This record gives sequence, structure tokens and C-alpha cells, in this order.
Amino acid sequence: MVLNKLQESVSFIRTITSAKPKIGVVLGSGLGSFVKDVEVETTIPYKDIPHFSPPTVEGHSGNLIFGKVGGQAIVILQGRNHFYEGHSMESVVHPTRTLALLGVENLILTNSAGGFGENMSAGEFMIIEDHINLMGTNPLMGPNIKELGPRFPDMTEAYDKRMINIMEQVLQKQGTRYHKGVYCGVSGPTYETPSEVRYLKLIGGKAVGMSTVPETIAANHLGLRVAALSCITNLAAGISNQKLSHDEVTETAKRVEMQFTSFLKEFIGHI
Ligand code: 6GU
Repeated sequence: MVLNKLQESVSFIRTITSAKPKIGVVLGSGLGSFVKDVEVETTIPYKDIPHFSPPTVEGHSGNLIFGKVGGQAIVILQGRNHFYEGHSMESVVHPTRTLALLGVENLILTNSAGGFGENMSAGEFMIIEDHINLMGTNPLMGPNIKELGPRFPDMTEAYDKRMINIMEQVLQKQGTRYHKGVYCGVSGPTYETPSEVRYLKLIGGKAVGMSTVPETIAANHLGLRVAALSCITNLAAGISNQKLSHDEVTETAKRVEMQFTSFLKEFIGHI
């Protein structure tokens, strides 16, 4: 069933383009404007693709985009489905799996996250070195689809070391402030309580968000190399006195749009 749906998505996309980029990019909340810097060749709205669902949240768009950046062929998921929207884990990772079946080998995941690491401020970035899955489920639950990958995938290096090094070099060169750390993936849609944030800190996290973990798990199952970058759009609850809002998340993402875009362009050129 899962495999049939994937094949139907791939077949539909193949009626529109024969492009086989090796690099896939998932753009998180408010980070969709990177597309302005892409030489776009083909845009396919999610609503046209069988088994892709259009996003329900404001500020999230839904397009599959093929194009080039700095001469490199890429495919972009502009907007993702979140577990908190009520999508099944299977449908959350469906677009990621589709990219792999289209030929993607390197997956760049981006997101907005709440930060609680030492010396973190809103507007900074965090390279995800590892994650803790706190979503209460796993996209690989259920019968294993052996055509996609093994029953018990290794997650020792879920985030590719070489890609982490390249990300660091690019951020340093561009003079962009960044952190490195563990991303805690939660289901949402509520932001955390201050006590929950203290717990996340105790277990070794530095940032928290409602995405990325399912895609990273599905991508590792498929044998893709994963790189992931969080935009710290706000400090997590209890770290500052400020209350949290989705408006702050989108405002900060907008403020760092230029830095984020130049980072992605150069990073893609070095993969
Ligand atoms: Cl503070 N928490 C979660 N779960 N997701 C976020 C966030 C916080 N800030 C941006 N996204």
C-alpha cells in the first residue's frame, strides 16, 4: 500500500519532469523564500500530486520544485506536513520517500525551532548533530517495507558527519552565528511548558520543534545522507519572560531570510 502510493506519486511527477537531482531540500516554516534564489525549472503544487496533501498552516506553502542553484540540480519540498495537523506518520514522510525514489541521495532538512542552549538568541542557527524522538511514535512502525530499507535501521550517524563539517565551514565563512546540538522532536501543536523545557535541557537537547525527526528517520531507513539546520526563531518557554507565538516564529524567520538563503546556496554548492 505504502509502496503503491509512492509509485503513484513518482509516476505522476515523471509525467511532468524527467529531472533526477541528487540533492533534496525541505524548507521549514517561513523559510520558503529560498525559492526566489533558485533557477526554477518545474513547480508542481502538492494538491496536484497523488497522495501529497497541501499544508493547513498559515505561512506554510506546498510545492514540489525542480531547479538549479549554483549549477547544481536540486528538488525542493516547499512546505511539509506536520504530525500535529492530524496527518499519519506515513503521510508525513511520504514526500521524503518520494524524493528518494526520484533519485535524491542527499537530503537537507530545515526547520524553525525554539532554542534553550547556552547563549542562544532568536535569529541564530543550530546545526542538528543528533535528535531525540519525543513524538510518541515512529514513521517506521508497522510492517517493514523491505524495498525501502531494513527492519531495524542504524541511527548512529543519523546526521551525516561530512555534511555537518561543510555546514560549519560555510556558516563560519559567512560570519553567521551558529550552534551545534541535539534537536528534540515533539508532536505539538502546543509549545512546551517551562518544566518540559527544563526536562529537554536535562536530557541533552538544545532546541525543540515539531518536525524533522520523522523525515530523518525515513531518510536513514532509505540510506540517504541527511543534513539539518534549525533556525532558532525564538527561545523556548521559561528561557526568557516572553510568551511564545507563531507570529514571532514567522517574523524571525523573515528577519534571517537573507543569511539563511546565502547559507543554503553556498552549502549546496559544496555537497
Ligand atoms: Cl518553543 N517549541 C516547539 N515545539 N516548536 C517550535 C518552537 C518551540 N519554536 C518554534 N518552533
